[in-house]
Amino acid sequence: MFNQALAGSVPIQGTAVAARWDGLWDFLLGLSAFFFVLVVGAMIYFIIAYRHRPEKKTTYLTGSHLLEAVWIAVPTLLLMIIFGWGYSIYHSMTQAPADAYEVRVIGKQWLWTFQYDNGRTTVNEVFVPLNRPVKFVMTSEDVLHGFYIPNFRIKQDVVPGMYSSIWFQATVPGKHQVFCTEYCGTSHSGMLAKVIVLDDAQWKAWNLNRPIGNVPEVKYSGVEEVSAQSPVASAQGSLAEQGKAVYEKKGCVACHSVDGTTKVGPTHKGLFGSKVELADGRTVVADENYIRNHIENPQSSTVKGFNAVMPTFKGLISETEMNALIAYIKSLK
Ligand code: HEC
Ligand SMILES: [Cu+2]
Repeated sequence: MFNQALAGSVPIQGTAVAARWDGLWDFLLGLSAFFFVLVVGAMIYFIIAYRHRPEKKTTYLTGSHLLEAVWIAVPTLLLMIIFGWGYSIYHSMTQAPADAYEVRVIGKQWLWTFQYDNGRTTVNEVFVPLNRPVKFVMTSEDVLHGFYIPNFRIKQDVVPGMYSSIWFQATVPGKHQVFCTEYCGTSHSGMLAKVIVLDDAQWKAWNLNRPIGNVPEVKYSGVEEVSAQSPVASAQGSLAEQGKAVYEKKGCVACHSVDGTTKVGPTHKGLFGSKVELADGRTVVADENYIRNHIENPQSSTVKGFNAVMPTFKGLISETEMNALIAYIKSLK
């Protein structure tokens, strides 16, 4: 309701989550307006009604338990509603469905790189399908970056040395602005990428490396201008295939198998998503962060039943290679 009143200054709703955030925002704004009027109104009324008059003497007040109970219960209830509401949207925003289409995102001074399962890499433009869940698995090559798509109301820190993720399901086709919301550093504000949401036909064409035709520019206010289509990047085998090459080049094959047999180290077949028992008794899920951490800091944890002889590959594997490597290990089902 307030958003409509402010149309033009609030971005369009490009996802269902955007509409939910806006609902919460409306509620907070409405609540603030209500209490502002209530508190300031009461204050003005009291100033006038109880102003100093010589003939009127204030009676002795000892307090009111009822009043106290009300001003504890009502704000508590309202805060719990705000918490529950916000948490529920946050939860649905961070927990991606299992079938989400994955894109790996790398932030770097001062651009964004995107890697796809089919092996393509694009810079400052990320191509995604319309009305399908899309998950971004993100990391940084240097400093903290902040990945933000205002039209989708999603935002996530991108941190060097680990993976963070965010997901969305775009409902408005066209090009949407991406901002880097990190403040310190000269050119984060210049990291202006576009999310390009393609309809079914365009998505098919993009995956077949055919021209995708024109894509409209979706401005915050929803005004659309048709812009020239983006160049199609060339692929060099799927991301997993690129990862296989890294796996062989870096010598992982010397100690690991991909067919289930145990060598010096455990096999990588079926590793991704499985539960790993560690020598110190902990059990961890082998997700992107676990695998990455084990490659960069093998001494930080040791798989039960194995010797801690794996060398560190820190600084020897670039972020694009790491994404490919993990995509390969993930493909070893
Ligand atoms: C010198 C042998 C050696 C080399 C080379 C080696 N590793 Fe390892 N790796 C091991 C051993 C031994 C373990 C199990 C002990 C441990 O956890 O440190 C292991 C564990 C792992 C784990 C954890 C596996 C699990 O089941 O939880 C991952 C992931 C891994 N290595 C990835 C790699 C990758 C990727 C490379 C190549 C870039 C590589 N390793 C190179 C010996 C090696
Ligand atoms: Cu940045």
